[in-house]
Amino acid sequence: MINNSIQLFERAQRSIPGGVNSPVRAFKSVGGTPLFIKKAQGAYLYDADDNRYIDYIASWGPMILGHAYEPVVKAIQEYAEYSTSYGAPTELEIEMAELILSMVPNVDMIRMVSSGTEACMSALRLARGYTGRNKVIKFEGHYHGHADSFLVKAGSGVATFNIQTVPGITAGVSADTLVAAYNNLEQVQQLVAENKGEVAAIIMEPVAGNMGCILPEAGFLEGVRALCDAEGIVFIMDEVMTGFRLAPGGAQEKLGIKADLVTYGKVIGGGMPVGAFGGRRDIMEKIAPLGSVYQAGTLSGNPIAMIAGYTTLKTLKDNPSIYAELDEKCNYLKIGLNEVLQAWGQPYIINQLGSMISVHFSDHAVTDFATASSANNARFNQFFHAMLKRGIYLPPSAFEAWFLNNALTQQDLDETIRAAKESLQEID
Ligand code: KE4
Repeated sequence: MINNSIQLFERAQRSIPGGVNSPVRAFKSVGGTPLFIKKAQGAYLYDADDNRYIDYIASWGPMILGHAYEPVVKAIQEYAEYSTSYGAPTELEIEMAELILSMVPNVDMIRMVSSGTEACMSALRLARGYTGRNKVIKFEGHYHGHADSFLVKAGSGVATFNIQTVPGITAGVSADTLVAAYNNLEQVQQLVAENKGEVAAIIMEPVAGNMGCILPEAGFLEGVRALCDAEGIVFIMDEVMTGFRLAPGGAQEKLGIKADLVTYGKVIGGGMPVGAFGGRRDIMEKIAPLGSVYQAGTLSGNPIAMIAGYTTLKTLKDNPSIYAELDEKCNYLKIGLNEVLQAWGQPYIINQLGSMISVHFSDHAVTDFATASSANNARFNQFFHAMLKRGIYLPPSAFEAWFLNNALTQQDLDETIRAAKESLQEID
């Protein structure tokens, strides 16, 4: 029974476009009424009708420690009494920067912003300012937020809603955005050769999470790294999803590949609006006020957001066993899902790395946007609703990754696997 969500959704649509403040929340691709959530605790969400759900979105990544993690809540409560923003530098921002630099490889300096979009947008402007070049290479199905340059063949909601060209993105902007298929090194090499000396940056999700979870194939990241070195191109790793999730040092640590610039979001704010970009000192020194690549933000480094992020990252740094626990839980889930999907007997693929996982109803490997798109995503939509009905809250799109939080118990995982077994019997 979701009567209150139905009423709230009707009311929301009268004052908010589509009734949501971010499109992917609208259940548009899976159909039905989005659940209005009124609170969450640990691994559980509670909707406006007090239904409980085991959460596999974790706010699209940030809630890695689970919802309402007590040290984070208490820190926010304490700092709120010191006022919520000053618009002036604080010691807390230095401590946050020093903590991040102690956790991630190859980042000499870092600038805080308020979203992953801002982080990626700023990193691209910086790469252009540093190289004096205009073009950027991105990958089809990768999502780097909603800055104009990135809304060309993007993933996440853009893929979910199959928006081929986003109105409002000018031809001039699109002309500077070149797109290759993920895991296709030849295509990248060809684009670089065709645009010799014009490519400022190659930006990618080192592990893609915006077309389901898709891993880099052997040699791909190494190939892009070598190409960037040979051509003086800035390698930007968008770690908004993977940062502090796959390992303390994110994908750079997990996969052993160094970027020149890295963007962060989600986990870095512990649920509060925080993004960041950082990397090589010789590049970062071009950022104002040190350099002339201008970038700014009223609430960048906001004290409440900083203390939430700092407390989250410090917990992860001081308790590295959390990563082993998350990996173990995700492997357990993967084994259980494999068993029930195998018994069900129809084609499927499970992609997973660390605590990121996705199920694709596909008879072929899912290695890029084309193979993610040609999966039976209508079947995913049925599976989504069958699981939701059983109290399991998956991302409402086949073009998203599931994110585990460390509050999940073995009982929750067993309940999820059982729900999957029942759900598969229900879908055709
Ligand atoms: P935000 O501006 O939404 O904080 O971050 C943009 C972004 C950048 N890079 C990557 C790899 C991302 O995944 C994101 C945001 N991810 C989506 C979920 N796929 C956020 C959810 C939403 O749009 O509401």
